[in-house]
Amino acid sequence: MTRHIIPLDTVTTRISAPISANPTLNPVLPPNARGGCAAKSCGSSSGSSGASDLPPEVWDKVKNHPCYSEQAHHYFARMHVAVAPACNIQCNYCNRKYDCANESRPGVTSERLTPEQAVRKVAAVAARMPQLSVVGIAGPGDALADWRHTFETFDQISRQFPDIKLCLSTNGLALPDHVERIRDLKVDHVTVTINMVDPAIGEDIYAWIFFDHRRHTGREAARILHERQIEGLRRLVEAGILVKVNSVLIPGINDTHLATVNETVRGYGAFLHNIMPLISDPAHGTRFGLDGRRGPTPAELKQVQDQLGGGARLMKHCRQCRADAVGLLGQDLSQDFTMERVGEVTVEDRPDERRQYREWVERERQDRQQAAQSAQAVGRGLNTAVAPPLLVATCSRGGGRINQHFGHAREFQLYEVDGSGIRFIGHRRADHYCQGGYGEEDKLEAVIKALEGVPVLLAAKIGVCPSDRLKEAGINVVTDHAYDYIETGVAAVYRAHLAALAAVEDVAVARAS
Ligand code: CLF
Ligand code: SF4
Repeated sequence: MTRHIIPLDTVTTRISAPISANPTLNPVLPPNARGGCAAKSCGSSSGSSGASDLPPEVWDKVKNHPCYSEQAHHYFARMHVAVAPACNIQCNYCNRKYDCANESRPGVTSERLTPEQAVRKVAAVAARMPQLSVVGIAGPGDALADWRHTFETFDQISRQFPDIKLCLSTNGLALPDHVERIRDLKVDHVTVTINMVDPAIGEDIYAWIFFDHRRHTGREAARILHERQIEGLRRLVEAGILVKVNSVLIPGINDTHLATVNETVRGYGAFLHNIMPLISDPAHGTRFGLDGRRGPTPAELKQVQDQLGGGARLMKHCRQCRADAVGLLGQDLSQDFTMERVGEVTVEDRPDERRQYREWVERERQDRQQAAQSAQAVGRGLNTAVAPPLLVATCSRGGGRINQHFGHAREFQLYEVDGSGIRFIGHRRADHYCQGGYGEEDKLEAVIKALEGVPVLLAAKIGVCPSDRLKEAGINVVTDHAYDYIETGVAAVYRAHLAALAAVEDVAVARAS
């Protein structure tokens, strides 16, 4: 096959040599990073999917999937191929001129692909990005509304790239009709968007569904959709397929109902539950947007997640990505891989690079686990009166390390630490401060707003001016832990925080006596 070359400067994630042999080419490693011993397991700082809390066969399925494992999202990339433009229902949070809000933020999909184009695109991404581990179909409509394109695409991809996992996202209406085909194609991961298990609530979420050759509306539509979703979920689980349930959190409609949804889908065997905030900008022209229904604040989202925390494996690292997303979850390289850039010729695949990268990740995970375990001990045993929780934001390009310059960060990963350990709790987005080599004041103010309530930020580097401005706003930027693992840095700042609290206490006691 002839190679079609994409200009190197368009892609930031290229790794052109064995990773372990060439860490300086690895975007996630510091120049002096070391590998660890080869091992399979890894600890987790989040509620979603670590080796220690899963049977080995399940861990094997999720360990390289950036959505099904919080750990994996530090290392592995997914891409979506937008081969499914049609939809069989109308959600009030969606305008199909835009992306599917189930699985993406509402930016237009750059292009819709034929199955052949999708395969060429996968080849181009795989050749440039050994981190690629999953190809998903998540719209821009519903992946099963026009199932022929979806299955033809999966069939071709699985033949050409047998080591890349297949992933599918659906509203569930057509799902019961396709479970066998999904299983036969070895699609190991399916997402079903379930926003309600009560048609009385569903009738406020869905305008109509198209089922059995006709349109249904109101409570009847919601009832049919609910029954089909649950039947599809149950049959997928029976077929041994891992199911993630996405629920859009819609304040005033299903916010208090999501605990029941959680309980129900867990009861049917869903592996993961992902609560996604409603995005409702009137400019997108959705029913909810035009009606002025707002999305939840970060605090409201966290509150609902915390309520579900006890009995559920929750996904908290979702980025609500586009139907043509490419890259690590926090990245958007979709514009580097438009069909115009990919060109007409299929790129020669290099599966050895993916294998080498995965081997390197196994070693790195072991190393990180050891670092995380000792970091988790920080404050252990102290009660919350002595060791109150601290929120810490981090700048990371991946690898679970503090390895990004503040000015380049488009998002900040958020951790909470207290006497019970360190937990990943989500991310906050903001446009990056450095634009064309210069810092922009309005961007800095937007970052400060995004980091509201977060007193500490860990970055690899920051300029004096933005650091001073952040300090004025109550955000202390720490760069002492550049290239350390996130848990190591978070534990260190928490230790310093506890020491400062103890010093204040000592002064108070001394004054009182
Ligand atoms: Fe894509 Fe979805 Fe598969 Fe992931 S996304 S089809 S499960 S490969 Fe992931 Fe994107 Fe969130 Fe979806 S971050 S929107 S959960
Ligand atoms: Fe839009 Fe997806 Fe709902 Fe269809 S299922 S209306 S594409 S959000």
